[in-house]
Amino acid sequence: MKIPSNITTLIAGIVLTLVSLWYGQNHNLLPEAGSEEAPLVDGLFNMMMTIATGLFLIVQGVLIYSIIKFRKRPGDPTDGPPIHGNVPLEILWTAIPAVIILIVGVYSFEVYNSMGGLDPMAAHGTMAHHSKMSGAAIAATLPEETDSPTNTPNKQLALGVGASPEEQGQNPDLNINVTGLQFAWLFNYPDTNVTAGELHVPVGREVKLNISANDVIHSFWVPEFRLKQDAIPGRQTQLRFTPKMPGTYPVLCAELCGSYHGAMKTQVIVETPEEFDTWMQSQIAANQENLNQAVAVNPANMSTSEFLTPYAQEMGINSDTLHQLHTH
Ligand SMILES: [Cu+2]
Repeated sequence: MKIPSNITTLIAGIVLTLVSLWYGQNHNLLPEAGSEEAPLVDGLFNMMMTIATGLFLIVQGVLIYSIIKFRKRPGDPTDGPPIHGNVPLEILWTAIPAVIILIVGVYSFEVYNSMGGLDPMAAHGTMAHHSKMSGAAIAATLPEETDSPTNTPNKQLALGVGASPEEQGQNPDLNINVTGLQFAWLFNYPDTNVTAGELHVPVGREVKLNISANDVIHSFWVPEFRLKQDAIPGRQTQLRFTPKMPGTYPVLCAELCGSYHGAMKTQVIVETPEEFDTWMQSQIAANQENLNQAVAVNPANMSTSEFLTPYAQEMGINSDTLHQLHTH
């Protein structure tokens, strides 16, 4: 008995759809989702992966089927039938991609909008709200606002991901200034004036990164947060997000910025608010200590061994050597 070909096509179509839908959700290509914004991006990625899997299977399936079905049989010297032009087919294979692209376009627009990426003026709104914040925060934002008047128009054209439409006009829980330079990231917490080489953020709190660069264009990227933003010299960009899972994730530079670009990485440590406070206090204490040392001791008044003792350990010098230096 011969199975009608339209039933075969129907079954193949159902199988293909099911396989594509399954693979779109189970590709395991993305790292874990570490921010509240990440599932939005993942939804878009999974949909594109579903479509791509379907297209791949159709194209490869038809190719393999044709190679077997229409192969040259032994003893058959004839040419295949000359086929050219098929208007309905051409309309179909133009219309289907057009519809797919339209859907993906509208969907990605919607994702970017819900993440807060589409409304640059929203960032201007939050700038105005700074004036209602604590004195420390005002003091912290003052230098940027006064050091160059040419900076002001740039702030109205904020680039990056700002407040989501629901959070419009609300201040983030934490502001952090991020500076990209060849070849490192620096994180400054304006409220406490702590500067660190690693980014510490409390879980579940909304963070706003004010990103800039000292030399060339860099790009701040945390794959687990699904966020990436250029750091541009002379211009501020921003990323606003809420980390949702405690853990340590890589921070990478995603813009070729020079010979050691590949080594321009650090990490973001998402911790509980209590751990974050403990870390912040230890940083403040360390700053205080450095400051006291700098004020109390003038190296010119120190003996050689006094001056060298703090470095002796890391230089591999023992106390005997130091004592000899002192006596000479
Ligand atoms: Cu870089």
